[in-house]
Amino acid sequence: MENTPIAPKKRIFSAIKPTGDATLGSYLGAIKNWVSLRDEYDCLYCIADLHALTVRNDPATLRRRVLEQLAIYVAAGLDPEKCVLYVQSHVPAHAELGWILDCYTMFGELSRMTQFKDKSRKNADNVNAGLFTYPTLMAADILLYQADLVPVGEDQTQHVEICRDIANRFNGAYGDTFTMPEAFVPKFGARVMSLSNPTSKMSKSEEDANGCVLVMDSPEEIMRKFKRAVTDSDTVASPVYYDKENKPGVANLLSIYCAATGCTMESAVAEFEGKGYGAFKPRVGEAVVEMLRPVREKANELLKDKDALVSIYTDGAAKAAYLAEKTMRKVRRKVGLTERPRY
Ligand code: AQP
Repeated sequence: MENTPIAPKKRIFSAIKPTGDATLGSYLGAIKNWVSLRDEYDCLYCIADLHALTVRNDPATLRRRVLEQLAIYVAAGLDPEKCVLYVQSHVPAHAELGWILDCYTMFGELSRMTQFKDKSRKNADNVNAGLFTYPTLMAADILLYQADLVPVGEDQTQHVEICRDIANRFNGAYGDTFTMPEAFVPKFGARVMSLSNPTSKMSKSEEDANGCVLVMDSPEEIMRKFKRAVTDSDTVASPVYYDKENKPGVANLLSIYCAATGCTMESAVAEFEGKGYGAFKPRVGEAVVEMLRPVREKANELLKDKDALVSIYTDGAAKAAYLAEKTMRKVRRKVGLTERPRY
């Protein structure tokens, strides 16, 4: 019998910036999905600390968050033997390619990015150039590794789109250099909304801490936040049904419930038929507590051995840098930079 050649695995890149403690939004929108893809793909998962510098951070807190985020990655099921787990600033090629791609990205394109508009409004006193060129650094992150797929929450699809535009422009000018990546968005949890303001995304930088559930929150804290979650004053016998437009709070809780339990929307709605918010909200809280419990416990365990975490990210940086350098050699040659001398 003839041997059928085994196709190489497709590659995934994704990242989270440690601007705050990891949230239920980033867990459901990104990490949980990453875990489901880890065996089928060749995966690189990054802690985007350079991206975090677009806002002001307390330096010690930022360093703590990097380690904690790594512990969460591993605890969630990203096996460092199978996935490349690393810190963005440990691979300088991200910044180098980011600069080169800045020169292939138009001012008008960057001005249209909704995240830039949102963040400039929120941080009116610090609208820095990094915030503006954030999408080119993100494009560099993805293109450096020739990623096929980028698992992200819905809010990030515009960034993957601009990355494709930049890659297209570059490939058009110099011939095939970059793989064209595609966004991969989960069915449930694609956009987890704030529990206190369900028309806004749940974010690390959210002002009202009650709206944002953290992966490392205690079960009591999670339950407290869900019990306070904003719903509406519907007085019908069965107020728990999916109507995103008119009942955004309830729709958000139902989506979280589906993402946490794996059930369908139909069965979730059927389960809460005839029940009020008093029964519904704690039940969603419990589902989230049970989903996050093993992650939090394992992450706390891993955080006791800092050297082991350092060794994971050191190994990850070496693997990532090797792949990144392969792309950079091509890019430098194509844009006309002279060959790097050895020094
Ligand atoms: N609420 C969310 N729902 C679904 N997905 C989400 N993601 C983040 N929040 C939600 C996804 O998680 C990944 C990490 O994103 P990031 O931290 O790099 O950027 P972000 O989307 O800007 O996250 P935040 O929490 O809103 O950060 P701040 O407040 O600092 O700006 C991405 O895949 C994202 O889609």
